[in-house]
Parts: sequence; structure tokens; C-alpha cells
Amino acid sequence: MKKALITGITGQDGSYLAELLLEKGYEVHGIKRRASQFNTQRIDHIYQDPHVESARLKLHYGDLTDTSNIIRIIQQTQPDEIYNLGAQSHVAVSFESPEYTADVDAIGTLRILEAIRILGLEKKTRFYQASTSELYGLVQETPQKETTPFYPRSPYAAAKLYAYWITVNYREAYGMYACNGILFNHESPRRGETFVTRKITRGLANIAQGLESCLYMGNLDALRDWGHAKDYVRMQWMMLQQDHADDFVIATGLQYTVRQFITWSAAELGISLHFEGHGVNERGYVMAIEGDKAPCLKPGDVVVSIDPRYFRPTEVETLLGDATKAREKLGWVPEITTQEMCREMVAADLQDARRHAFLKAHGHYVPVSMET
Ligand code: NDP
Ligand code: GDR
Repeated sequence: MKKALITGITGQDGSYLAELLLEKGYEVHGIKRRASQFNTQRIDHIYQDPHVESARLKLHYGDLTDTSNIIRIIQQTQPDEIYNLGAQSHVAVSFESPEYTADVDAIGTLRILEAIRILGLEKKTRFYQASTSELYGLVQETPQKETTPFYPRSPYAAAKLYAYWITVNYREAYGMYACNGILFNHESPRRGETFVTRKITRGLANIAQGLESCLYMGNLDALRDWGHAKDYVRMQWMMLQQDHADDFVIATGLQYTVRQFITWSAAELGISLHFEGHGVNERGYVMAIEGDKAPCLKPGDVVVSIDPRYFRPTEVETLLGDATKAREKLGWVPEITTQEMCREMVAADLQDARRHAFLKAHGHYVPVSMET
């Protein structure tokens, strides 16, 4: 039985990847952080009682900032494959906590690679690094592919740049099987609530149910190439099954604006939006309401407004990926379109919002957090 170790197993990608590897018969080890509240919601449905001998999902307390902890977990588990998905993954937050972001995202990667070397596992353990389209930042070429020069635009991207190159370096220096997946944005109903797609689907669903009144947004003109996380974790696994380690761009090859994603999400909820303008201080936009799916709104209500707090000191305006290499060498193509993904996210958030609205109507309301 193959063994995999996933850092970031409690995150969006970690949860989908753990599901996939369990389906494939792996023994899956995951690193979770100690927190003051439960933080395993995304993997609770695949939890296995560790007291049962046949359990194939095993969690270990740990942190990418803790070298001895990383070495010990890798020593104990002796994994065939390590997927390094753990990260302070929020670009805007990286401007607030740049040093921590560098420690986790850059040096955390080095810690794992060094642990593999210290433990003499260079020939046994294959390594996947969660690299990112943010490396392209101020884009030098469109669409972006494996050979496109990098130009990071945030502390997050600069940290991930180090992680990218140290992965390449350990492959070249020590013959390790170490790969970078340069993944463009990918989303799902499990996406963190503060990333733009989820913020939109959750916020609008709450508004449609009368739980909130307005969605405060940053740059609506940003263009992103959004895929579905399920498609992308499949590729993470495929990358570690090749004869030779290599780096691959993973993307859909289509891009849309944040505004377009808002429009789709609203349409799913029966809300038709009218964008009057998009200056920093202009109060946005809704307007006509169609159908009865959003009973709490009336025509003219403002449901989207711009809040300058959500603008970044340096923005990545446009990203568009070219995944030709992944298609030709690995036969990978995304199966879920951006619009289908949006529909799935809205449906999941609407279900949650309805549950909250029902509780509220019966006096059991737990406030939904909107601090994003
Ligand atoms: P999430 O933010 O959903 O998950 C991040 C995971 O990392 C969580 O499990 C989190 O734990 C864990 N983590 C955070 N800090 C530490 C730490 N100090 N030590 C150990 N674990 C830590 O990210 P995604 O699942 O969306 O992304 C997975 C990876 O892919 C990340 O590295 C991200 O940077 C990268 N990436 C993501 C893309 C995307 O569009 N989703 C695109 C390209 C790259 P906890 O649950 O406790 O917070
Ligand atoms: P990104 O994702 O920065 O691309 O990083 P995010 O969803 O945060 O932003 C996408 C774009 O939307 C704009 N935007 C807003 N973003 C947020 N979060 N909140 C807002 O209110 C808002 N309004 C507009 C942003 O300015 C940006 O242009 C994600 C993360 O998953 C990274 O870890 C990963 O590496 C990259 O995707 C690829």
C-alpha cells in the first residue's frame, strides 16, 4: 500500500486530494495545526477512527514552521509521496503578515526538502510543491506557460517563488523526484470564505435570504482563470506518477472578470445586477430583481459596493494559463467549467443560507460572520 503525506490536509485542496488518494487505496497521513476550535470540517466526512486497525487516514499535529516536528513526522511515516499544500495562502493577508508568510510558504518548503535529505529518503519519497500562477504577477507574456518569466507582486508570491526554485534546485542537486504544479486559481464549495469567488457566492446567497444586506468588494476588473479544485488535485497526483519529475502549468485557458463572476452568481439566485460604474468611492450597484428566488430584495437595493480596504498595494490584474504541456504529456484536461463550478458553489451556499434563515425565523439564529 502506498503512503502519502499531505501538508495542508485541512484546506480546500488537501481535503479533495485526501479523498482521491483514499479512493486509490493509499494510506494517507495529514498534518493538522493545533487550534483552539475544531479545524477539520473539510475532512470530517472521511475521518476514520484511529483505534480501528484498518484506518487509512491518519492525522498528525504539526506546523510548517517547526523543523523538528516535520522531520519526525516524515521519519515516522516514511511516505512514498509528499504533497506540500500547506501555506498561508491568502495574497492580501501576506501584505499584513509578510514574515510569517515567508516562514511558512518559503522556508516551510525548504524544511520538508531538507527533512527528506536528512532522512536519506531522496530516492524513495516523491515531492509535490503547490506552486502558483501568482508567480507570473505582472505578466510578461499571455497566456502564461511553463517558460513564461516570473514577476511576483506580493509577499505571498515572493515566498512561493523561493519555494518554486528550491524545489527545482533539490531536483537538480540531489536527483530528487520533486515537481512544481503551477496552478491557476481553483475553487469549489470548500473554498475559504475570504477568497473572492466564495465571498461572492456566500455573500449573495446570504443577501438573497435576508441575512446580510450588502457585499463589499475590491477590484472588480481583475481577470482570473478559474478552475475546479477537484480537477486540479487529480493533476497533482498525476504529476507524481511519471517516469521523470517535471513542472506543469494547470489552468482552464479561459479568463473572466470578478464582475462577471458576480453576475453569474447573482443570476443563479434570480438577482439581475446593473453595474453603474466602478470607481473606488462609487456605491455600487444592483438593481432590477427578477423572479421570487431572492424574496428579501427589492429593485434598487444596493447589494454590491466597493470598499477600498479590499484593494491590494500591488495587484495582479490578469492571469490566463496555457496548460498545453499537461494536456500533451499527461492527458490532463479540466472536466468542470467555470460556470458549472459557480453554479455548484451558489447552490451549496444557498442551502447554508436557507438553513440559517430558517433558524433565524425560529429564534435560533447564530450570526453568520461576514468579516472577509
Ligand atoms: P487553503 O488556504 O484552503 O489551505 C491551506 C492549508 O495550509 C490549510 O490546511 C492550513 O491549515 C494549512 N496551513 C496554513 N499554515 C500552516 C502552517 N504554518 N503549518 C502547516 N499547515 C499550515 O489553500 P488551498 O487548499 O486553496 O491551496 C493549497 C495550496 O495550493 C496552498 O499552498 C496554496 O498557496 C496553493 N495554491 C492554491 C491555489 C488556489 O487557487 N486554491 C492556486 C495555486 C496554488 P488550517 O486549516 O489550520 O488553516
Ligand atoms: P488570488 O485570489 O489573490 O488570485 O489568490 P482571491 O480570490 O483572493 O482574489 C482574486 C482577485 O479578486 C480580486 N478581488 C478580491 N479578492 C478578495 N479576496 N476579496 C475581495 O473582496 C475582492 N475584490 C476583488 C483580488 O484583488 C484579486 O485580483 C488565490 C489564492 O488561492 C492563492 O493561494 C493562489 O496562489 C492564487 O489564487 C492562484
